[in-house]
Amino acid sequence: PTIERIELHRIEVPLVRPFETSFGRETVREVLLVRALTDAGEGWGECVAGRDPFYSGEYVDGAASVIERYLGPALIAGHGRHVDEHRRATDAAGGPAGEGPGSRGASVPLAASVAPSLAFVAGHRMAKGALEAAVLDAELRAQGRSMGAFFGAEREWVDCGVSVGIAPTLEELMDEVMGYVEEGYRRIKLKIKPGWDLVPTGAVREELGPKGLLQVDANTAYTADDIPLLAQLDAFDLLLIEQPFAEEDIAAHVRLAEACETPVCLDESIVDTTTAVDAIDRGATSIVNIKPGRMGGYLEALRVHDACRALDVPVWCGGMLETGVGRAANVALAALPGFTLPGDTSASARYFAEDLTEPFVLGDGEHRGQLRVPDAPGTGVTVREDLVRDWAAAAPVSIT
Ligand code: OSB
Ligand code: MG
Repeated sequence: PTIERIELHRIEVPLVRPFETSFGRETVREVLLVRALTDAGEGWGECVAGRDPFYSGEYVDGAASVIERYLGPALIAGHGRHVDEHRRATDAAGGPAGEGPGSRGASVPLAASVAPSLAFVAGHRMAKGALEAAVLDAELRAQGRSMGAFFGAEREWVDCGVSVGIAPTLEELMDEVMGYVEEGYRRIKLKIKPGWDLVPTGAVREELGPKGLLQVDANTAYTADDIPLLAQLDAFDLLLIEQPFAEEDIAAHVRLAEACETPVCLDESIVDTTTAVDAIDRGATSIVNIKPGRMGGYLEALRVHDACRALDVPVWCGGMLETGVGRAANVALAALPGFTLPGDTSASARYFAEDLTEPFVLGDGEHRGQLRVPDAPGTGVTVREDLVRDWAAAAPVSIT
């Protein structure tokens, strides 16, 4: 198999409401899309980097630049060699290199060759993950196989939660939360920051009643000095507290976990299987937020899922305000058995008036608050190329 061309498309998609976190406020989702054209067909991947380097060091311009200058040319020029090396390693080890025997990578040699081909570039996991996702989509489409089937999805529908931004007032927060509850969402996640934590969380707990699933996400806004304050969140019977401290500060998360009853869950800190297993071993995280982009792609996300499952650590699927392209693959991933908590896999309408693909819509009846796992080949959704053109924020780039 060969990768013949890579296209980068930058688009801007208006959000139905501003999304505010401890690190910033977005009114438009700027998205970098990757299209991989292979000799067997094409596929699309969504880069989850934001417009600004606030959630992580990666951002849209940086991702586009590193793909254009380093990653894209390396895939086009070097893929043959890496696929061959990968094949040899796979044959020798009885499974894909570094993945152990029986791993899923064996049936997608081209996608499995992407990470090894790009390992010479440090970091830039979101950029690498988008390339791998596009190649994986192309390869699975060519095989007539869905992402869910390839990943090992065990459910046809997944439970959905919703991530609720910091609101201008408590009244507006309550309106927004109650709207989502009426729509059927099975879990609420509140964004918190210093000055917007105990009061809104307590108010939402009161409104939801004792049975409503509730969790909070601080996106690194606190320091270890805030441990006594964060321990007071125990009063609200939360599913978890997500990433209160800096990405690098595993030790502070260990201290919080020792000081409170609420499970601590890492997001930003978990960049691969090694960091996940280490953070679990050290007692910094007892639940893991899996975001494939943050981990360099779906293949690494599968390995994190498998490692957490072996350790009996629950995982859930995070979100990065994805369009239908990224959402489709996330929903398929969330159907794996280790994903035992509702994900930030919300319906298209929670983000956009119009999605880039056919919209994801919450089910009714027994499927209230759930999204159906796509079962058509690849991501199972179709990119509306008219919208890619209409929403373009920059001229497309072609890498050959
Ligand atoms: O920390 O989970 C996060 C969005 C952008 C960046 C980081 C995060 C988020 C969300 C939104 O919480 C999740 C979603 O609905 O996609
Ligand atoms: Mg988070």
